[in-house]
Amino acid sequence: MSGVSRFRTAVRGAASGLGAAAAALAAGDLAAAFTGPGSAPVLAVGSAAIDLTPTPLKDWAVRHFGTQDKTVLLAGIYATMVVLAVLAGLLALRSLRAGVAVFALFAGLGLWAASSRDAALLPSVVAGLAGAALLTVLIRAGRPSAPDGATTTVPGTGHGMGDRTGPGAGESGGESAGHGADPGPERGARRDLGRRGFLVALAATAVGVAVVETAARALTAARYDVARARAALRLPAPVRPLPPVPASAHPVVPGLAPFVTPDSAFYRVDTALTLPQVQPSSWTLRIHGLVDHPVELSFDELLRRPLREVDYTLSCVSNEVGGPYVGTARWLGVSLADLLRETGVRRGAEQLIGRSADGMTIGTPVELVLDGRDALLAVGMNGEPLPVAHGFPCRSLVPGLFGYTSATKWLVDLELTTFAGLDPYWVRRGWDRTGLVRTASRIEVPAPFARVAPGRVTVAGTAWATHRGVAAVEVRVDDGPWHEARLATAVSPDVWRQWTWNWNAVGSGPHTLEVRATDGTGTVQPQTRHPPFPSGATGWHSTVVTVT
Ligand SMILES: Nc1nc2c(c(=O)[nH]1)N[C@H]1C(S)=C(S)[C@@H](COP(=O)(O)O)O[C@H]1N2
Ligand SMILES: [Mo]
Repeated sequence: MSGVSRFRTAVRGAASGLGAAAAALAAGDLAAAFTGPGSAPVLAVGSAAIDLTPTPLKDWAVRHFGTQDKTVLLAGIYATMVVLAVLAGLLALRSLRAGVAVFALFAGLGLWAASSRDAALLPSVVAGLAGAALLTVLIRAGRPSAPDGATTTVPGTGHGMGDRTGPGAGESGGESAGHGADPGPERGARRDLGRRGFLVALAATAVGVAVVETAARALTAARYDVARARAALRLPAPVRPLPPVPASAHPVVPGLAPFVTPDSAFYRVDTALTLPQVQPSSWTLRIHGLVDHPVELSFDELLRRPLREVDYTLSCVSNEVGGPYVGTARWLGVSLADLLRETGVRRGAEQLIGRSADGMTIGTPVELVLDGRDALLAVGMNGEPLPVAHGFPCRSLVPGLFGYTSATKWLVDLELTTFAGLDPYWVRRGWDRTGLVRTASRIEVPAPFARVAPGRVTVAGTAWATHRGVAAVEVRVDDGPWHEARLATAVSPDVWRQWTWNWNAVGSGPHTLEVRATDGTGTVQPQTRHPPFPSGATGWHSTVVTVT
């Protein structure tokens, strides 16, 4: 076979593999439109990959890709699929069975991943069958058939591949030269037919994939998209509305973070590849385990309880010193402690496990939930129903604890148990069981590497020691003496506190500004730098600015 024809055959094989893989994915998506979006094979595999990723690698991914880590993961999965699909197509040229086996492997991986998250298995089966079927059709369509329809092996290819020389052989002269008995023109016609047949089959596959995928998306949106339910939801007013955040809580300094973080700018950290779509109409919250009266509440029943407003700064244990995974919102919700007391928490209940619609488990020490802090089952955020990304329709919040031990999004189940009873998701991965928020402070103004004129420079930032409160913030320049920063009004110990300090900048060149906070118990933020794992980062934030 000539180089050109070999190349064309390979392209045909690759296209067959890719076409079959696209068909597999579309068919899987269509099945998942009935069994739930998380059961679509790629998402199931991605979710399983997230669960299996060792903590150091996850840390690295979060550091390098931030909130884009999921996009990067999905891109990686698709790229791997493209490579495998091409391989399957090339294999299928030699042996259809081997190509089909690759799709069986695909399906097997999907099945394993789906079962690891208790997702439906059907989409992976459907995807595997569709892939195998389309591979068979495309590979067969690409073979030249004798007029009677039988598959021929063109003499001269000699590889027993059940293959034909491509049209390229003709172009390179072998055919038009008309070697004696070789029925050149007839073969050429058959070849053209074979090529046309293949292109028709490939085009039909592409159209079919587009139609099926479009239908799958429309169906998924119609069946699972909660945007409409969220838009239609009217939350009752709080029993005692909080006064607005006083203007004096936020120094007017350009570049300083807003005191209340807009929902659209609020950090998002979770393991959900696609946002769980939880309909309020079918939502229930089960409270069970070590309680006297297990209950199951509907969303309406939850909203009939007195609603309270709580200003609260939520932060992530994975936040680096000076990092962005922290935000403040005015939350609306139901007292979690009141609800638990009504169910009759039994002696011996040490751990409250929150379970989410997407299978997350988050464990909170019961003692902390019941010690009088404003633990909340939140349904509203900054005057609106919870955004889907932040746990619609209901999430928990327990002031003083990092999100991973307190803030279950898409919450559907609360279980009272012992610490020995269950290791929640993050504890199984080595993170601290309690997750108390560490005292943190951040310089936001001037921006890192800013150039400032000598003289008075406003230095400003934000500090938090959630639930203990911020009692003091100090700033120093180039390891000099510490200066007390001016603290803005404290709204509550459960929210961050902003601060300013006037620096008389002298000496042109680079200078290092450093900040540290003291919490409400009088403990100064430790200097020792420690990474987030396993119980939150420590160390002082610093920034370098240049005086011109
Ligand atoms: N269902 C679910 N809830 C979750 C998580 C998650 O992965 N899944 N992540 C937790 C973590 S680690 C944090 S820091 C907070 C983040 O909440 P946010 O995304 O609304 O800022 O949610 C918590 N709740
Ligand atoms: Mo987190």
